[in-house]
Amino acid sequence: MSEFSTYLQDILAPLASSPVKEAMTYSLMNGGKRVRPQLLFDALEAYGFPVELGYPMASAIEMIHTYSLIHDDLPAMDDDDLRRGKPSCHKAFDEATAILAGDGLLTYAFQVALASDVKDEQKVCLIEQLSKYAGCDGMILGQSLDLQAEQRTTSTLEQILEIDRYKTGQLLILPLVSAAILADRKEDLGTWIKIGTNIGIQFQIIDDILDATSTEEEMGKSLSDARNDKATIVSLLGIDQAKMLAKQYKDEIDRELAGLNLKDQKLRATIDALLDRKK
Ligand code: GRG
Repeated sequence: MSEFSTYLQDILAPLASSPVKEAMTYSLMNGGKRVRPQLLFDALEAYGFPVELGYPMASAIEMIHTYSLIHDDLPAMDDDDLRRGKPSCHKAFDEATAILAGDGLLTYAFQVALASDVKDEQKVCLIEQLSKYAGCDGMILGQSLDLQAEQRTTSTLEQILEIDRYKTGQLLILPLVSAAILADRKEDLGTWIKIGTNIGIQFQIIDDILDATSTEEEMGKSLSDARNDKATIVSLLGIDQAKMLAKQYKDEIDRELAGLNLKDQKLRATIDALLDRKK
């Protein structure tokens, strides 16, 4: 990961100096867990390819993830002051600069993805997936469903799962789908979509449990679910049942992974670690 961190830093270096570039660098290099790049690298290695082949696409996904966090923290959204253990982008800079930093990361991501060292038709496919999973039928739809849920007094488990499938799941499917495209294994896309969807829900359940049981210091981010009276799987089912549900998703992921017959088991270990994570 430290080599990938240097790669990420170098990507931003050629951009013109400006407060927006500073804010983009601040948020991107601010100690995220890099879960999405790790999933992409592990899936790529499982196909027998070097992780470096995935650097441009992993960077693009991490940039889009970071933009979503910057915008999600804004006063018009969750209004959170702490992210990745530091003041959120709009607190460290100002609101207008944070909006532009998010916009900058989103748009630059597409240029960065084009540096992938694969055939042109694979690049076209990667760009299409980047737009699809991050966009209005993907992560942005999830955020929109989340905003609509805030207007309701109650949400059903199915409604919450649908929000999680989009808001969290889409950017966790994307690295796996990207690895299959980079490895020229489009026939595996359906299985990766199922695995990524289940990872997304499992990831969000753990996030909700940590939101309810950890401190902001431990998590390095504002814990605003209770403050915002947000309906989550934990608020609906309680912690014990939520843990059981996460385990069911984990078992399903294991079954799907077994069907792929991957040589390298690093991906399995990464997914296990997501279930046991503390932040
Ligand atoms: C398009 C504005 C906009 C938002 C999209 C992704 C998102 C919706 C909002 C971000 C907040 C949120 C609760 C997202 C759900 C996914 C999630 C738990 C993100 C945090 O991901 P981690 O834990 O973060 O991988 P780090 O900081 O480690 O990268």
